[in-house]
Amino acid sequence: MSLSLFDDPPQPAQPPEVLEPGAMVLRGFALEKAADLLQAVQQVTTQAPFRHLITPGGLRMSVAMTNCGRLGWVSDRSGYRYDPLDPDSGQPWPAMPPLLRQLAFDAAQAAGFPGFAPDACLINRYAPGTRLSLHQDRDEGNYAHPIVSVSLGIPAVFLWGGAQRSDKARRIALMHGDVVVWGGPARLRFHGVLPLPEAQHPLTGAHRINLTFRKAS
Ligand code: MD3
Ligand code: FE
Repeated sequence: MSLSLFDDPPQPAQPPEVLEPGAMVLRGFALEKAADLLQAVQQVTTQAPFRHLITPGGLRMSVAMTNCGRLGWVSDRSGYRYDPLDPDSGQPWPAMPPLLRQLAFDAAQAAGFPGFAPDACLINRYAPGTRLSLHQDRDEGNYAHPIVSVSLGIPAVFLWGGAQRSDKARRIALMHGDVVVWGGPARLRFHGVLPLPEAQHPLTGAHRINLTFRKAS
């Protein structure tokens, strides 16, 4: 047993924070597994490197993305879709590492959504200055399934809006190891991420990595 400055000390489990019915933040839920999750992400990105997708409107997204699992979320001039093939390689996306699948299952269960079996994991990489403008996630076949999101690395401010784009958005700080679960009435809320400030994290350098687990089909 050795103590590393880079390991977060064990934390007592924190009670879930309910944002609204169907949406809850599990602070630190992924903390103990963070280093292993990032190692698994690195395995994925050797097969399917991060890339900046183009929106249907022709803009380059500032978030860099890749995927693992049976389906991957992609965007290009023709629109948004879930695709079984990585358009850059023509190959299937890397399999979802069991550690990632299990974490998503456990977090969904802790939030009151037992039996979550995601078939898609979108991996988003943010650098300082990267943002994600307000949007809804509407490319999945069945909105009855929740979405599980895992934040790793440098902190971000998440925008939590309403049912309309113009609804006032709340700001929620998301830190390394935090997990958020959205389902039920919260599933189609507008949401986004403010531009990231400069920061460093011992495990990710100047990056935030967000894993978003979905049942896409
Ligand atoms: C709320 N990603 O990839 S994860 C996305 O931090 C996305 O990278 C953000 O929004 C990120 O689409 C936020 C949190 C999240 C994901 C899906 C949601 C929040 C959600 C779906 C419905 C409501
Ligand atoms: Fe989203």
